[in-house]
Amino acid sequence: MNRITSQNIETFLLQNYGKSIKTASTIELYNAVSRVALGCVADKMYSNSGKKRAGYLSAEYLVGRVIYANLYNMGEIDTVRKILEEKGIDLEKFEEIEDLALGNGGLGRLAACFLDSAATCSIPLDGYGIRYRYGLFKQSLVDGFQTEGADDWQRFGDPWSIRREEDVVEIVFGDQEVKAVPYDMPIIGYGGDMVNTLRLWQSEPKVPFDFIAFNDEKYSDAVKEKNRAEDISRILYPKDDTYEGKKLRLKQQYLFSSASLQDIVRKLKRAGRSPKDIGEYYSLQLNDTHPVVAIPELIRILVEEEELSFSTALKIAEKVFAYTNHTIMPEALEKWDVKLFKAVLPKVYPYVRKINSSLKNQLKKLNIPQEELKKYSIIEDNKIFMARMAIYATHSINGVAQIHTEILKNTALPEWYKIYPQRFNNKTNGITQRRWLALANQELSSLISTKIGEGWITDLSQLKALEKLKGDEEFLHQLREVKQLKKNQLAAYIEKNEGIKIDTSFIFDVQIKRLHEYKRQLLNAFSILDTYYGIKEGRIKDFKPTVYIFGAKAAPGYFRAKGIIKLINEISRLIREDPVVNKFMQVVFISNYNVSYAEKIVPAADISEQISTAGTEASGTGNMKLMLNGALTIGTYDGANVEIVQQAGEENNYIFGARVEDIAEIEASYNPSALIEKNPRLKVVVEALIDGTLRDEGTEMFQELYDSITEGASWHKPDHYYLMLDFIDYCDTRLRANQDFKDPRLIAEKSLMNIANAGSFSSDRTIKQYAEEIWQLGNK
Ligand code: 26Q
Repeated sequence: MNRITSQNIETFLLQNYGKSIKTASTIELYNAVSRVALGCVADKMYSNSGKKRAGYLSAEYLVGRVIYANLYNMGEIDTVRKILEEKGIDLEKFEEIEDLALGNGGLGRLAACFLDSAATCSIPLDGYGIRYRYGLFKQSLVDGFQTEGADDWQRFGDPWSIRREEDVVEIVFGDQEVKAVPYDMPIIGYGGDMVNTLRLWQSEPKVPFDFIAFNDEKYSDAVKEKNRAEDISRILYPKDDTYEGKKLRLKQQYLFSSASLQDIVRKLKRAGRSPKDIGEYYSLQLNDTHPVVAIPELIRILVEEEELSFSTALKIAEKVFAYTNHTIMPEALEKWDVKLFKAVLPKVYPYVRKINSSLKNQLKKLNIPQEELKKYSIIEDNKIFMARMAIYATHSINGVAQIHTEILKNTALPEWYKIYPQRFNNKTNGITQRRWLALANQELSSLISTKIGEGWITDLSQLKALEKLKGDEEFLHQLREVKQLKKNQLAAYIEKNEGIKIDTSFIFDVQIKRLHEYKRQLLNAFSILDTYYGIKEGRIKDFKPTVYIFGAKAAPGYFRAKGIIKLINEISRLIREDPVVNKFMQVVFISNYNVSYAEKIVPAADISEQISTAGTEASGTGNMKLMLNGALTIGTYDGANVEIVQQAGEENNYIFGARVEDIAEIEASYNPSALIEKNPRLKVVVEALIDGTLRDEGTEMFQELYDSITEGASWHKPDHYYLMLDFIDYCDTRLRANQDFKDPRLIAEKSLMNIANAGSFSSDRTIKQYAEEIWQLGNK
């Protein structure tokens, strides 16, 4: 590998901007360092061992800031720091460069962690996705309300990408034809030995503009087709829950699915191989149902271009593809209108029908009774059920945490589990410790490394060796010092960014994740209100002062979620303006929560809030990041929380609330209003929504929240996520944790136990399991 030198950087700056390191702007410097670094690894991107590879098909990659992670993995971060320092420039300057946010939340961030881990573990994995012109919206808070702005991330260029004109492919829709142009980003493994690629497709017109129309001075007509083509990859849909049958969304899905397959087929041919052997050379992982249209598309290509029979092509698809499910929420499952699908993808639809017919035959052979056929049907009631196609036409379906996989098998998809038990498997999610510990928390990293060496950077299970330091007073003290330092840093950052001062002697209680009813930020808010009244009334004594930190984006059209943001900001105001209580409590809703913000909040957290209704959060990965950085979890028995406390010990965390089985049992007779009437503490916090205590400035948002708890709505029963059921247990558990914090040594010990047992939540472990158990890539 070539190394980065100040000479290379100077040369780039001179050639491109006529400047030097000293005179260049931050952006120019960023471009120079990035481009020079890219030059050091680019040759490795395009080397191919000829062995079997895997492809990760994902509509989202939530990468975050690229430069530090890349320089770190290349082993060049200190070199660059020094080069810049010599000219009086801080490496931290690059924090001005915005995140690459081509994803919504967990699913997109998981994809990014997997790429980092695969390259580090020498697993040949290519990422395929969409190069959205605008990533996830920027959030600002105006009077406590969320407002959205465009994320124009390419504004200053994109120095980490290489446009590959020679790999352009054509994409045919019912009503238009476009070019898909690939942009490649290097995925640099730790140590710099392996460099994989993330290939993102951009939609462009086949001809730049209509020359004749332009000549006739019909200017907008002249660029109409161009805009229509560019529309396809223009925006990332900011929803991460409810499915909406939008034509453009289907076009996005087909764009990257078809382009990626054409790319792979072309690569096989260039290597002198036959596309019918694709299963020998590639395994393709479908990240949720978003790329599932790749299944009929591959079959179409094999039948129409390689002249295979349909049944042979279907068998090949089954061998090549595997499907990961990330949610069991029924409203999130993708089902396309047949009419829309046919209009957008007329050449693909016949293959969906054939897959469905093949399924029907198969079910007949398996003696599935007539009345059960509907449950399986890929096409039913004029809808195409993408998850069903994904299960039928792949060899593997996995959930993302143990409890989630069990729910898939026994509750969500039992009919499929009955006929294909061997296809179901679990791959508990993970996170990359390079970004979430080594880079985000250098102080803790150094402390750990002085005790157990640096092996944990590529083998996180080595953290277990920290357990022996449980009784080591000095180490526990150092752990506390690091936490305090990270809290001070976060407080300074929040003051600079939000203009809000926080007391760093307070407990930092953190809930950071997308805003969703099932994640129950509203439960957290209610509990804060309860504590507020408890302190005022004298019911709660000796309360250890706490700052509640929230970070969350709500989908722009999700009215109720936006109401919760406003509510939290109102509670914040209520407490701030109360001179008695504001000595004990503070609520901060930070704006524009994203990967980079998470990298500052996670190391500073004392308490990690993971309070989803049992059975709703497939896994969660923020829970793992916080654990790894020594936060104690207050959580329900849901998603990966279950495995976290299995590893770290329930006694070192705070588990509360109804379990999946409890909820199943009471579901039919659940009556939140009765609970509210019975318990005055519930009543007070719920009534605060509508009795004038809190103000929503005439938007009716709070009334709507109130109704959601007490009355429900046409599509929801009252209190659909069981806030009232878990409320008292949650408040009590929080108070118990609060009292434990009076003993800092005890907390440090619990914190240590969490760090020491976070080893199995490395995405290195996860991706190796995919490689060995699903893709059959073996060890290397
Ligand atoms: C679907 C159709 C139309 C538009 C958007 C979407 C869409 C987009 C994103 C649907 C879902 C998503 C994202 C889902 C997601 O992030 N799920 C999370 O995945 C994590 C990684 O496995 C888990 O840890 C979380 O529990 C799960 O919520």
